Amino acid sequence: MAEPNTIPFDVLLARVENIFVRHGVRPESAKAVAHVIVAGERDNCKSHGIYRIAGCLRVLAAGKVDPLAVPEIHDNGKAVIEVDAKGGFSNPAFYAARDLLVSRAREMGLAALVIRDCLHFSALWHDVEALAEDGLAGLSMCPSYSFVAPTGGKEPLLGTNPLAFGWPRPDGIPPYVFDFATSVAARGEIELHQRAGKPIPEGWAVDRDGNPTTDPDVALDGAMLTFGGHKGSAISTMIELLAGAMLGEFMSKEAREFMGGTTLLPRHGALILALDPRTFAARSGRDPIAEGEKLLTAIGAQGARLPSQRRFEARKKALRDGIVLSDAELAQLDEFEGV
Ligand code: NDP
Ligand code: PYC
Repeated sequence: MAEPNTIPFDVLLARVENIFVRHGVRPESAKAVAHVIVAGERDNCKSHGIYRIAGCLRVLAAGKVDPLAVPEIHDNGKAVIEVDAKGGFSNPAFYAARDLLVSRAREMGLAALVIRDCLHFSALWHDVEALAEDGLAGLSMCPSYSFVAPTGGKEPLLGTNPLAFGWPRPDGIPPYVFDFATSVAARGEIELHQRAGKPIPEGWAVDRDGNPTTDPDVALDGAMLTFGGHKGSAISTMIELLAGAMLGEFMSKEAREFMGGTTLLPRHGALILALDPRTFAARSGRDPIAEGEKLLTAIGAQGARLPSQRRFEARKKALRDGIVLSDAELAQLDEFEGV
């Protein structure tokens, strides 16, 4: 028997899409945004699931995202394709350029998609999973808001800067995908702890004076920490440079200044790289996907789980049994639908 408060995926998708349309978002963009939000809920990625609707609506109400923006593709036939989100959400811009990115990567071995001027709130696994569906390896990254202190410092300067990687697998096996913030945890995780009135684990954040804290309010007012100390700090810095400075788009500090605080969501650019493994391996005579499988199955053989395994299992269950929401989450959906 279904648990109470269970909603089929398609029903939740239609409700969330409707919320965005009723708040003035162009139907095609509403579809893309609802899809990533409900897919997050389906995969039990609560920090980027329906929790994000409220944030998106706040940005819409503040007039800091263009609900009617139509992404514009700029393509000169070379490896770097640009899509200008024109101040709209990032997801419709990605989907608008996805097929072109795939065909260019197949043609040239590798291609890059630059997304300009987008409101970015979502998880990145959507991007690399979409590329892996077409047999491509992918890397996706973007800055966010300056919430995170570089290792050895205490002032928020870096973003939570997510990085996702995808690798295709054969025979209908879901791709190898990892996707994480370069802070110890995503900002959304701390906000969920705050909302639930729970302390955060030690090591996630410091207060304004650089002292460790487990209080989510103090953490949100202080600075988050990078994962892996100096290593995460360097990877996060790389993301600022590649997906911010190199693109001529905001880095996390500028994104925060542009939005005038941290209660909205950040506007900046994003960088997605698509690589065709068979082009890279062609002269070796080896099949890169088969070679990759040797490693991935050996990891599993040790009893270690692969990243995204939990997510794919959650997806299977949600598609079979529906998505379970709390009373509070359902009440909030009703409220948003009421406009
Ligand atoms: P998590 O720490 O929850 O997960 C990170 C990755 O590690 C996932 O791929 C996860 O797979 C995998 N993983 C977790 N535990 C294990 C394990 N024991 N063995 C193997 N793999 C494991 O992610 P974060 O909190 O850092 O980030 C959450 C989301 O926030 C991401 O999707 C990210 O894109 C998003 N984000 C977006 C930002 C933006 O600006 N748009 C900013 C920051 C974050 P699984 O999912 O299967 O558990
Ligand atoms: O969870 O760190 C985060 C985040 C920032 C922007 C979107 N998500």
